Amino acid sequence: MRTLPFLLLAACSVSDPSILDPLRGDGGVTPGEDGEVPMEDMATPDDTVGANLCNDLDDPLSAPIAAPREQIVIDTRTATDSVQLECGSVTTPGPDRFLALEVGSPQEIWHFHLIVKEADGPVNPVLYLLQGGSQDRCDARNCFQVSDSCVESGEEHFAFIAPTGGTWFVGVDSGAADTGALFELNAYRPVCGDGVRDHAESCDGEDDALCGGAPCVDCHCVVNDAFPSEKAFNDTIHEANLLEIDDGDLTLTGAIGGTGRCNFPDYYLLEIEDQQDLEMRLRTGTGLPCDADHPVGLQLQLQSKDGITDLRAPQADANGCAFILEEDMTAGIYLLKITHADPADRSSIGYQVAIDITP
Ligand SMILES: [Ca+2]
Ligand SMILES: [Ca+2]
Ligand SMILES: [Ca+2]
Ligand SMILES: [Ca+2]
Repeated sequence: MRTLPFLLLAACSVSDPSILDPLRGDGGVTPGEDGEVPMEDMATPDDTVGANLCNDLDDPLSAPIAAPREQIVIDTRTATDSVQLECGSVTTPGPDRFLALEVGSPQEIWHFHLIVKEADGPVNPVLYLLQGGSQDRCDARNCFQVSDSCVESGEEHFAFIAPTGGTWFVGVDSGAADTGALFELNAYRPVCGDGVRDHAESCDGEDDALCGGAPCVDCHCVVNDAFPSEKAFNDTIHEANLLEIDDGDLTLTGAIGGTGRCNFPDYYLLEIEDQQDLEMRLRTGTGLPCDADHPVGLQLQLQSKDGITDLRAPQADANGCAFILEEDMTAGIYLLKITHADPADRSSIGYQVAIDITP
């Protein structure tokens, strides 16, 4: 296999910690909002409902994904480049193929994992999800989610908590022009509460061993004063660690990058009560405050708990040190996403985050 065969095998194992997960696109757009053209006004190359509307309609990949399905073979070496994605800064000049995804009801949880089996060159896979909308159309402008954390033949994957039922389109694409690959796509549906740790699930049940001794709560490993280190693998929203913040403060410890071809983020969930203020400050991996002499090349992003909405643009001080400062917050569960400040940076960066919550 590709890079890091051990780690990548681990990613697909139920019994081993799963690694290298994704990632919501930062540039996700909901049609009809943010000045985008409403769905019904969008031009589309074809109105036919089904798979592969974005390219070859005669392709045999016609059966929509409606249930967990593994080892779906997708060969883009014979496909054309029909989609230039409009999803943040991600570019997809390579050949692409699509599968329809039928989501039965809102809040369904899916996990998609793309593996490169054979490639003629450094394919730089890009895995994404297009929202079909009311017309069930496959349209590149309806980018909802994207995983492009890896270069060469690194494996992309992401968790998807569906905001609505209906038809979606899973795109298998490439960041390298004229470079396709033989891919294997796996579509998982982790089920929390069945006592079995599924693929793309950090833990399930009472077995604290899966969380390094920390509690498992609602299939999330807890990070607290007693267990302040991140619990790998927490690089998808569904695998986020749960921050348990007693007495209003916690300093968590983690690291991202350094795995070669991929730089997946770290995710954490935290609960805020009504009108509380939240402050997060970066420190180096050894606990020094981030400043001009001790830079920490990371970005902090606070999102809605499903990873769909960024609360605001990322903030940083004059030294480039990322921080989060929110006052009088609305009660709820929030998601903290930590990424490299430079998306192309794949180096290992250790960090601490000092978190203060005040009434
Ligand atoms: Ca493409
Ligand atoms: Ca990629
Ligand atoms: Ca489970
Ligand atoms: Ca990490």
